[in-house]
Amino acid sequence: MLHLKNYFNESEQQALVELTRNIAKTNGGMTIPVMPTGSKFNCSQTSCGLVGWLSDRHGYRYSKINPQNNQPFAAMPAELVEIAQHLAKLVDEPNYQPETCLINFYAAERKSKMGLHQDNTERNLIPCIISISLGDDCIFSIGSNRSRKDPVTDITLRSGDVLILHGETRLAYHAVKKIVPGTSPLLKNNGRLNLTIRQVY
Ligand code: MD6
Ligand code: FE
Repeated sequence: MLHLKNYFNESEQQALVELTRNIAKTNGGMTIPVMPTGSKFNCSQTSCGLVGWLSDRHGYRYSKINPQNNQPFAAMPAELVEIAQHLAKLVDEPNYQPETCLINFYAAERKSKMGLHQDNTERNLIPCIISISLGDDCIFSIGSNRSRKDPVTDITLRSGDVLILHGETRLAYHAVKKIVPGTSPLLKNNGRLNLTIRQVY
């Protein structure tokens, strides 16, 4: 795991927020998906790139079509491709292909969190996942890649931080334990945005 604190400065963070707004607009907004269990996520989501990540009663999957508007997802902005390829080189993945970016928004007013999970919907589970945090601080728990019952370590992800799960940690269990409201001035109404860039195939 590689945690780069304050990797993006304030104006870069603002540019990333603007970029996600444009993606959401192109996609016809963000949605709060349901899990296969039928319960709702505690955040709203959308994606950009070749495919987008979807969750519904049938399970988790990647799709070329956004069910929100029956169109392809917004293209991955060139800036994001460049950022991802640069970051992937830092973990010795020079041939990284950023194919999708999942955007999660956690509203400040809700007690937003995300349960312990492994990211394993991708067809290729080798390439790293690059995560960018924007807005309020998040207490992020990370455990082992063997069992969800293994102990977790809590780290704080702050606005502008990058977290890369690669190698051994690519399939580590992780969770968003808590968002700490009002800890960043970046987003007008507080809350937290998280971008996770992935190579799927
Ligand atoms: C979040 N992130 O930070 C949720 N997954 O809001 C994730 O679930 C995640 O940060 C894979 C790799 C990095 C992550
Ligand atoms: Fe995840």
